[in-house]
Amino acid sequence: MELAAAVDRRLPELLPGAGSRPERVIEAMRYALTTPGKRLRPVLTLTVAEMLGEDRPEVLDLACAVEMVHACSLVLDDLPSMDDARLRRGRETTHRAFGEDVAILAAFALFNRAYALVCEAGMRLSPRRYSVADLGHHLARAIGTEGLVGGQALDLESRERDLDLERLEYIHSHKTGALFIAAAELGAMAAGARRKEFDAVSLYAKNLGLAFQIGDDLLDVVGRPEETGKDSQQDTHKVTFVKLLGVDGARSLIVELLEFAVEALTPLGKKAEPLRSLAGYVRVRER
Ligand code: GRG
Repeated sequence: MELAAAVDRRLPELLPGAGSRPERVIEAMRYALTTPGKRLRPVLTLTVAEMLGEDRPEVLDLACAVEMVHACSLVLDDLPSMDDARLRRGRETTHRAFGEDVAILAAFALFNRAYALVCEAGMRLSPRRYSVADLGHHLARAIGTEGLVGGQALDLESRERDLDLERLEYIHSHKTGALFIAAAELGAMAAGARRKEFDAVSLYAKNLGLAFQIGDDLLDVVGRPEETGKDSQQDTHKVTFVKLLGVDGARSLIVELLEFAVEALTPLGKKAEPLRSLAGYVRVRER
C-alpha cells in the first residue's frame, strides 16, 4: 500500500541520526519502530486527512507520531512483567534484543518523540478549527487511564472467571480501539474537519479498532506465526472474544462491527471509499 510505504520511508528520518547519544537506546528505538509492521494506524490518519482535503507533508509526521505511540505500546506490552513475549513482527522482542532497561527507555523516548512531533507538525499545519493543544490533548487522552493504559490494566488483572462481554469490550476498546480513534481524529483535525465529519470518522474508527482487536485474538488461535510474526496461543491465560464466543462467533462479530464502521461513513458519501476499503482489509487480514 502506497501510504504505508510513505510511512516506512519517513519513520527512520524522524529519529536521531546514527552516532547520536544515547546510542543503544536510539538503536532500540529504531529497532522497535522500523521493523516492518502493517502501519494501519498511520494509514488511517493519512487516509482521513486526505479524504477531507489535507495532504501536506506535515500530516505524514502526525501519522508517524501515532505509529511511534503504537511502537512504544508494543515494547511495553511485550515486557516480561506484561505479556512476556518472545517474538514481535517476526523478530526478537525489543527487551530480548536489547535488555529490559534499554527497551523501557526506548519506549519512553519514542513516546516523547511522538508528542514533540505532534507539536511540531501541528504548529506547521495550523489547521482550521483546531489548535495544537487539541491535537496533543486527544492523543494524551487516548493513551492514559481512559485509553491504552486503562484497557491494558484491566486486561492484566482479568482472569477467565471474569469473562463477560461488557468487560471484554471495555478492555479491547481501550487498549486497542482508543489509538485507532485518536489516529482517525488526528487526521480529521489536521484537515480542519467539521463536527459531522469528525463524528463520522470517530465512530468509524471505534468500530474498526474493536473489530481489529477481535481479529488479533482470532489470529492468536488460528493464525500462522510465519504470517503474524508472533508466537501463537499467547492469549491462552487471557479473557478473549474467541473464548467467549468461539471462533465462528468472533468472526461474525468482526463482520458486524465492520458493517457498523462502514455505516458510520454514510454522511461522508462517496469520498469515504478509501475508508471502506480499509474496513475490507481488516475483514480478511491474515497477519
Ligand atoms: C504508554 C503507549 C503506552 C501504553 C501503555 C502497554 C500498554 C499501555 C498497552 C498495550 C496496548 C497494546 C499493545 C494493545 C494490542 C494492540 C494490537 C492489536 C497490536 C497489534 O497491532 P498490529 O497488528 O501490529 O497493527 P503491527 O506489528 O502490524 O504494527
